[in-house]
Amino acid sequence: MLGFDSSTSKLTRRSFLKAAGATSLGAAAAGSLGFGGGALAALAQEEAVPENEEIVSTICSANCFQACMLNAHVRDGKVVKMSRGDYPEEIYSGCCLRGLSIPERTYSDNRLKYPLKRVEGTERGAGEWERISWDQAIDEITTQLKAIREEYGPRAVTFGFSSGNYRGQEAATIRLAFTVGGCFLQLMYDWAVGWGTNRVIGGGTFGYSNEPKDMVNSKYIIVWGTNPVLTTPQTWRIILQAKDNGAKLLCIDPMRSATSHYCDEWIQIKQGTDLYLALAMLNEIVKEDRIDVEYVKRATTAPFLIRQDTGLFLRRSDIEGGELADVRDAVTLNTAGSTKADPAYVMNEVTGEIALYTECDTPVLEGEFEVRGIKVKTAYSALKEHMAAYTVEDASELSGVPVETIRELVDIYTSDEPVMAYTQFGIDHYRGSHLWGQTLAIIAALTNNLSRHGSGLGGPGCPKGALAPLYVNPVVSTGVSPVDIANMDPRLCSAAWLETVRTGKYCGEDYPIKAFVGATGNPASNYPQQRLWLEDVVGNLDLIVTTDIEMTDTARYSDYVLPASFWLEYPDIRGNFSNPYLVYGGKAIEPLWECKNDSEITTLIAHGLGYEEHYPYFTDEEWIDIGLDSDENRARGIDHATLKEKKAIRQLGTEEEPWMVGGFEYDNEFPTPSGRAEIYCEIPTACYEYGQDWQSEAKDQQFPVWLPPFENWPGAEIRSKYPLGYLQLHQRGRTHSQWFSSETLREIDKEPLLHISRPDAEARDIANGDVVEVFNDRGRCVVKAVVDDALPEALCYIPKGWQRSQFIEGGYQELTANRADACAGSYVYYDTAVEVRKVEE
Ligand SMILES: Nc1nc2c(c(=O)[nH]1)N[C@H]1C(S)=C(S)[C@@H](COP(=O)(O)OP(=O)(O)OC[C@H]3O[C@@H](n4cnc5c(=O)[nH]c(N)nc54)[C@H](O)[C@@H]3O)O[C@H]1N2
Ligand SMILES: Nc1nc2c(c(=O)[nH]1)N[C@H]1C(S)=C(S)[C@@H](COP(=O)(O)OP(=O)(O)OC[C@H]3O[C@@H](n4cnc5c(=O)[nH]c(N)nc54)[C@H](O)[C@@H]3O)O[C@H]1N2
Ligand code: SF4
Ligand SMILES: [Mo]
Repeated sequence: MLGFDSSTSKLTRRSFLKAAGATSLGAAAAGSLGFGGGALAALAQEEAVPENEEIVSTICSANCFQACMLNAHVRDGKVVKMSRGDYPEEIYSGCCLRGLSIPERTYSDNRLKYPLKRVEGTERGAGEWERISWDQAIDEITTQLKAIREEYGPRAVTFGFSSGNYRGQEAATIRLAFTVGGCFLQLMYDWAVGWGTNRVIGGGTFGYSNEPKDMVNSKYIIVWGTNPVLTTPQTWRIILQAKDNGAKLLCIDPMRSATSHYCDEWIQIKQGTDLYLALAMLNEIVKEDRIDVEYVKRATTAPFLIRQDTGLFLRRSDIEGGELADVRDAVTLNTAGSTKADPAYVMNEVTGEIALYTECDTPVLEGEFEVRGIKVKTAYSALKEHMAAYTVEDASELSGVPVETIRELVDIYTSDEPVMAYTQFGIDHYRGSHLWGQTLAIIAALTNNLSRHGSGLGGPGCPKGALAPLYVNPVVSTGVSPVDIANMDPRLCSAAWLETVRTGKYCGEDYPIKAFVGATGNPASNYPQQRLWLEDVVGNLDLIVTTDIEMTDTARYSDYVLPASFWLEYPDIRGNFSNPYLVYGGKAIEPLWECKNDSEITTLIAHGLGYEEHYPYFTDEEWIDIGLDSDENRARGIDHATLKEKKAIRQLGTEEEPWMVGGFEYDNEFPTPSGRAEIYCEIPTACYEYGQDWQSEAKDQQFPVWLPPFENWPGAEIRSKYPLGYLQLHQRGRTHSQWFSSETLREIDKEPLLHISRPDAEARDIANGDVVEVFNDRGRCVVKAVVDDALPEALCYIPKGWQRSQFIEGGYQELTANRADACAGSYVYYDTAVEVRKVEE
């Protein structure tokens, strides 16, 4: 029997250094970097490269978007340390302590080393494991899966994957699901702001920014709802370069975040009110026409005529009839360029007649007209009318941001200098955040802050980041036809899945879910409202199988745990969000213990289920060939051998001309139905459909509207019962739950702590180090408190990623709610209210 206790990893600092083969601590060198002594200092140490050392170029694969190239230093078949690798461009090269501590994780005692089976007769989560052979594991797992599929059909098995390894292998689980058939979980982590920007500038829910290095050309960078000092440290270096070049940095955040200290101005905002602030800014801009008229006429839909009877654009087919007689055919196509199939009309200033937007350079921007008996209005006029309700005075009262500061933000946007709004997911995690994205994208479009250098709406960045789609469809990527693709259900939304497990129903249909097979994710820890996982999933499923590197919350509550090879143990490739490169990650060491990589494990499962023919085994090298096999790559000269030799190849833009949204990639168009920035969304829809009523909200969202958060904004009723807003901020020492057991990183961040403001602590008689209970109707946890003067009254947080065993009781994720905005696709993690009380000891 094996027992795991991740709260106190048995690896001491000494044994880590020994395992990693480091020799001396070099305290002087490390001290000069400000790390003090200890294992952290060892990470920062520089030494001459000994002769017997081989350096393998690789890439960090955690989901922090930064994708640092790293060098693995190998001696006698062991990785002894990591060092920063080099992109072809210095500006993208960097690393952090997590990357440097990869050897510790690689050799950690918390690594899963052998297939494990829950000891029969013990409860899930009891932590008692039996080591078994791979043969036994695969045989037992597939026998049970077969029986479940026979009795309930393929839908009874759910496959899950997430962001654990942002390289090609991550797609193995997707390929397995597509091949054998089953449900596949659509994650709802961070697509909300992007869903709003997508309504305006297209590009999908994750591709709404210019290439990050273009920020060095910015004159104003508004860091809005993100804490890049901790969460995107490499992109943050670029922002600091912009500052050196004279850019003014502003930070809009309810708390005095690590980032706010580096900015020229910190604009403190009340939690959950950013949407109102943005709406008022937009009103202020259009009210006085402080827009770039020439750009707006050419690059946006502002001059398009909206029919007052249908709310749709007046189109060619309305006047001429023709194939697309029902205008909705064109609209609902809703794919890039589809409006061109049936173009909208504008009013031609020169002729006084309507003209197709594709043929008119002199459209009227404002006005109401009657065309062949149909009343129409320009989108810009309609926007102006709609926005008038959102005054700066109301916005100021709600958000706490002074009127003059709101005006200053408007002045910045209308200053003629390029403005970048750099955001990530601090706002994304609230109800209504897609409308904030929609508003900011409209502001950027009207002020020409999308298509020129230094401008834009920041975020994850380059759209070639995810490699998974390359492997998603095995027909395309492997040439092998999956037999059960008809049984594949790719859109089972995670927000509804937990209920589906309990009720057996999804969108009114039968879904008798009986098994969960997951890899590269830690859903028990990262899904909201953790008790639902512990009760609905753990309590109802017949089989839970998890493939991971470590004994996580999810693995701990599983029946079988399969040990995955870690990133240095096989070659792979990665596309990036924070830079435009495709990178080769070399193999530095042989797989440790009995670990196998995800593609091999999924192959074993597929074969055990009888799909040998449809799921052929591919070697790591073949897998890379498949991932790179596309006409686009061929056209760019990207193939396996070249990538291996060059280590990193640009996928978008050039060193001289960085990639820009609405720029090079799309032939000077936006990837929207009209090819323009769409300030009016003809038919607003939901990002995902999972049985929720999204229509009643979407119908009012052609232009952005105020939609208050569920729990965290000044007017929320629940705050009389649970008066504190509760965040779970992403921390320097972990990427989500990865590195949770790292002893080295726990030197800076030892244990979970509740950060609470001084007034809230005093009101509850809480002092530093006191043990407190954080609770609401959904759950609770018990932790030590720290009084944190960075926080305003009524806001508290516990850093994200700690596992349940690291809490005194409960877990930080019990408090969040299993819900999302009806239209946007993100869980509303930060839209959570709690109360805190001191625990008497
Ligand atoms: N309360 C709260 N919860 C949140 C958020 C929040 O702000 N607040 N943020 C959400 C967001 S934005 C995100 S993106 C999610 C992230 O949620 P996840 O994607 O689940 O993130 P990780 O915790 O990094 O889990 C990845 C797992 O993959 C494992 N892994 C790493 N490499 C490999 C590999 O090669 N093979 C296999 N099989 N496993 C591997 C890691 O050990 C780790 O356990 O969390 C969400 N959860
Ligand atoms: N070190 C580290 N880096 C990471 C990750 C990690 O776990 N660890 N995760 C990665 C992933 S997948 C993601 S999604 C990103 C997340 O990256 P970020 O979005 O930068 O991270 P968060 O910790 O969610 O916090 C963002 C900021 O939003 C602020 N905020 C909260 N509520 C509001 C509000 O109502 N209005 C405003 N204006 N601000 C608000 C918080 O105070 C905080 O300063 O980080 C990525 N990078
Ligand atoms: S965790 Fe992120 S910032 Fe740190 S080395 Fe890895 S990719 Fe770079
Ligand atoms: Mo995320």
